[in-house]
Amino acid sequence: MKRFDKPILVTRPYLPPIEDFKKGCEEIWTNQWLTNNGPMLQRFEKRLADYFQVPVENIALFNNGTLALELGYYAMGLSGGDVITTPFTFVATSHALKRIGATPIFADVDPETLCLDPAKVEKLITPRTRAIVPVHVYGNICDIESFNRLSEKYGIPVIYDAAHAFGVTVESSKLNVESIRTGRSTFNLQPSTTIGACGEMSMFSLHPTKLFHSCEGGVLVFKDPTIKVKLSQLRNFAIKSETDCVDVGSNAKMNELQALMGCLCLDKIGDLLAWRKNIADTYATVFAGTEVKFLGLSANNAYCPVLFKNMETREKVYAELKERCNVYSRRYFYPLVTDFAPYIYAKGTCPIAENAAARVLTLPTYYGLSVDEVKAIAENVLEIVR
Ligand code: T4K
Repeated sequence: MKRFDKPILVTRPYLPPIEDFKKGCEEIWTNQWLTNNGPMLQRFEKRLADYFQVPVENIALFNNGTLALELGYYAMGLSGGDVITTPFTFVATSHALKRIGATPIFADVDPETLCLDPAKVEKLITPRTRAIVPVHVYGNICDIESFNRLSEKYGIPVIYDAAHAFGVTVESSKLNVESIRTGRSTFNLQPSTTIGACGEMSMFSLHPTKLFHSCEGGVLVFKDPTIKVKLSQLRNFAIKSETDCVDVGSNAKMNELQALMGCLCLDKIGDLLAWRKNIADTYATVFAGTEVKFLGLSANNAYCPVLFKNMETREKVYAELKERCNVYSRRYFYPLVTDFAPYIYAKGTCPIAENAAARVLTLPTYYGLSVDEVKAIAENVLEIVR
C-alpha cells in the first residue's frame, strides 16, 4: 500500500504563472477599476461567449455559480412554482430554487449517467410545474433530446445546472446534432458548440474545485437575449439608473481579479482537459475487469467517480484511503439533497439515486496529478477492496 508524503486532495485548482497574473494586475491598477462591469469583466465575457459559440448578449457572468442559478431561476419566473429536479447533486441546485420561493420536486436519476431521468420527470409534471432543472452530473450529459421533447410537449423551459460541464461540446458528448436541433430550448447547434447551447439556460460554475475557474464565479448561457438586461440589473441590486431601482436584486457581480483569473485559465483550457483525460484513462485501465466500476462516462472528465458493490465497502475505502494512504477522496453526492433538513423526502422516493449515493466515491483528479500517482491511488483502492 502506498502512503503519499503530502496529502492528495480530491482536487486542486489550476493556477496560472504568477508573473502573468501580476501583469494583468498592472492593467487593473492602471484602470483603477475593481468591479461593477469593468473592462476585464467585459473581456472575459466576450472570450467566454466566443468559447461557447454564442453572441455576448446570450451570456452573463456572476460572482459565483449559486447566485448565477438563483438569479437565472428568478429571471425565468420560477418563483412560486414547482420545479422538477434531481436529488443527486450539490445542494446549491435546490438551495437556489428555495431561495427564490420555488418548490423543488425530486425525480429519480438514470442508473448509467446518474443524471435526471426524463421518464421519471414526466410522471411528476402538473399544471404547477414551471421548469425542469436537470444536472449534467460529473460532466455526464443529460438526455437532452428527451428533455427537449418534454419542454415542447408541456410548454415549460429546461434550465440545466451545468456546473460540472465546462468544456463539454456537442461533439465530445456524442450527441446527435440533428435529433436535438428541433427543440424549442436549443440554440443553433453545430457539432463543436458547447453544451451551454442546449436548453433555455445553462449555468457553469467557475469555482476553484472545477476544471476551469475564476477563483469564484458562475456563468449563465441563455437562449433569449432580452434576459441579459434583466440579469445585468439583478446582479447589481436591480439598479436601472442613478434614480431607479426596478426589482429586488442582489449583489452578484464578478470583480476584475476574478475575471483576470478566468481569462488566464481560459488560455490553458485545452491542456486542462487533456490532462484530465489522461487521468481518467489511467483509472479506467487499472479498474477494468475489477469489481470497482469506474464511471468514466463524461466528455470533460471533470470528476473521477467509482461505484463499489455496497456502502460498507465505499466507507472502508474512503476511510482507509485517508488514514493509510493520505488520500482525500470525496463522497460526491452523499448524502442526497433529499436527506438534508430543508428537503426531507420519504426514503424510497428516488431509489436509484439513493443506491448510487450509498456506493459512490470520487477519486482525485486535477492538473498536475501524475499518472504514477493515479496508478498508485487506484491500486490502493483495489488493495483495500480485496
Ligand atoms: N451546482 C452543482 C451541481 C455544483 O456542484 C455546484 C458546486 C454548484 C451548483 C454551485 O456552484 P458554486 O456556487 O460553488 O460556483 C465543493 C465546491 O465548493 C462547490 O463549488 C462544488 N459544487 C462542490 C461539488 O464541491 P466542497 O464543500 O466539497 O469544497 P471543499 O472546500 O471541501 O473543497 C474540495 C477539495 O478541493 C478539498 O480537498 C480542498 C480542495 N481545494 C478547495 C479549494 C476551494 C483546494 O485545493 N483549493 C481551493 O481553493 O464543495
